[in-house]
Amino acid sequence: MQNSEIARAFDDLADLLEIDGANAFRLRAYRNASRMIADLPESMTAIVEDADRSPSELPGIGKDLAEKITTLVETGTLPQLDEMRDKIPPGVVEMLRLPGMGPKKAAILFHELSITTLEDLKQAAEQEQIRALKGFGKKTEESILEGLAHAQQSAGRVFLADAKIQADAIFESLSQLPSVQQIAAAGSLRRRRETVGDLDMLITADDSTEPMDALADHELVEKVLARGETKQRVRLRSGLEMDLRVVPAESYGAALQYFTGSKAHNIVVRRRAQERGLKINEYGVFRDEDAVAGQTEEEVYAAVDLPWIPPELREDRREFEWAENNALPTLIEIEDIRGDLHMHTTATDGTASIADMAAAAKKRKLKYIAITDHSKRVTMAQGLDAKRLRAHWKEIDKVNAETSGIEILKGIECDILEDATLDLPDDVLAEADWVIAVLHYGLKQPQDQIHKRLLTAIKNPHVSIIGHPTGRLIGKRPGAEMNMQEILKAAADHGVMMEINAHPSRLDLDDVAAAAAKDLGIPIVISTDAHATTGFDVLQYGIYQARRAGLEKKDVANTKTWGQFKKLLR
Ligand code: DGT
Ligand code: CA
Ligand code: CA
Repeated sequence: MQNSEIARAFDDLADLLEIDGANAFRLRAYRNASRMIADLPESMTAIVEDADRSPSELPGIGKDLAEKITTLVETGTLPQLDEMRDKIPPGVVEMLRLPGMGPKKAAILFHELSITTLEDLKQAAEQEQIRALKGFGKKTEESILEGLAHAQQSAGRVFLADAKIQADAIFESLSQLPSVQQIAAAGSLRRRRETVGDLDMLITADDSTEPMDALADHELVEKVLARGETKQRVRLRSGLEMDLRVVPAESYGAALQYFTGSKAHNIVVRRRAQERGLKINEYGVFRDEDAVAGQTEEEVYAAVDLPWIPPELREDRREFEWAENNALPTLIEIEDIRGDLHMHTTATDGTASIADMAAAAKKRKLKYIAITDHSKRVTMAQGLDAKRLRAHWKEIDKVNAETSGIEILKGIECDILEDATLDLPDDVLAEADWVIAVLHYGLKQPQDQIHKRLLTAIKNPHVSIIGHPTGRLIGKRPGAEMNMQEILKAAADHGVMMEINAHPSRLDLDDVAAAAAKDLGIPIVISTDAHATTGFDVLQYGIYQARRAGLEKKDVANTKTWGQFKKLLR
């Protein structure tokens, strides 16, 4: 069992118990355990299976939790979790994904209106039954309907990060089978889309029996949905589904190209083939009945007079124009990154000290970082007022002086308040090395006000960058309403940078906006927003989003050496 699955079980248990009205202390213990396990760098299953070790050696894991973890690993479930799932319908838990909907509200809807599905909820909201409940009201009812509409749009899609972790585990075991010659991920996963509808995997083998049997038996697989000679579809325990295709080696390139997609990209490739008197499908490129290409993707693209196109660009956006003109970008790679300019410490809602974050960053070969804890508006995270911030900065200076091999900048993640002022006064911001201005609250304000807020930040001479510019949370809430092009133009005019926040639930700027920022010559910074020493792991997802935007090393400011980057600071 993977750490993420154990973590999810505890999260689910906490949600269910909270809907059931359990006491807050127990819930907190389960949620803390969930977070700790999700961030744990080693396998919890390995710890359980090691006779000399026990989960109770980990921080925050007492006897009860250790027993539950062991039961989970050994049986795949928890009696208590099963019991709660019988008691509370899954639709009630699903409601928690809606913005503004906590377990208390879900419990009221369940008990008082007998709502057990999102469909029930929608009906009740439309019939204006919800506004009459205690603690609800007309506004809540409206935001429930809005949230439902948004959830429907993103239904069934999962974060790239969650999809990739599962795909990698399956890839790892199938690639070791003797009969498997080549293996590759395809589909949206290979294109690194921010969300993935289903996994697609491709194998070349002379016979599909062994890989298909192995997939059916894989620990992450719950059920085989369909199986034929060349195609198998399975459902994973997480609910994600996966298509496996097995083709002969001479078709590898053609199949990989076909199943990588996107559909829109493939339509153009197919049209180019037709224009050249060729026929193209997942088995190869054919002139009359003769295969003229198929073994590699390079061959397939060459057959239609194009260079190989990186999968991240295959969306029928600008890739064909670039390819035609020999102008495909050399996409940025994770190794190009030299600094990370957005992270938190125990001063606000991070879990590690300044020195620990610096040490972890150094281990990852970073040469400079900015510590950017929250400003006071974020009360949930004990955001910093001027006094605490100045003391924090003093501490940063001290750690910086004591630490060699990495530069630690004094930063702040400063809220842009609902009234279009900044959360900290100018004289304080002037003392920072690096100011990230962000929208956290009032994201539903009308566009005029959102623009006013962003422009206040952009025009402030102390603001270095706009962090997670739209404030969206993928699949959960849309970003603030804005005319991105107008905001980017203002940023370009005022020399303000733009962030790609690498967190898998943010990836904000998105690919399209980041490409627009590049066109305007705005320096882009890819940041992890790490809240723990393991938080740097998400960097790769920011890199993927940047690659989808066509960004090269030169477009991204935190690829610069410290000496070069220093000159960009205000
Ligand atoms: P997803 O799963 O919704 O995140 O997106 P994809 O792109 O992975 O789509 P999926 O899984 O339906 O199909 C994988 C690839 O296979 C897709 O990108 C292109 C190819 N493909 C699937 N069905 C068709 C089709 O009907 N026509 C063409 N040309 N290609 C297809
Ligand atoms: Ca797919
Ligand atoms: Ca598929």
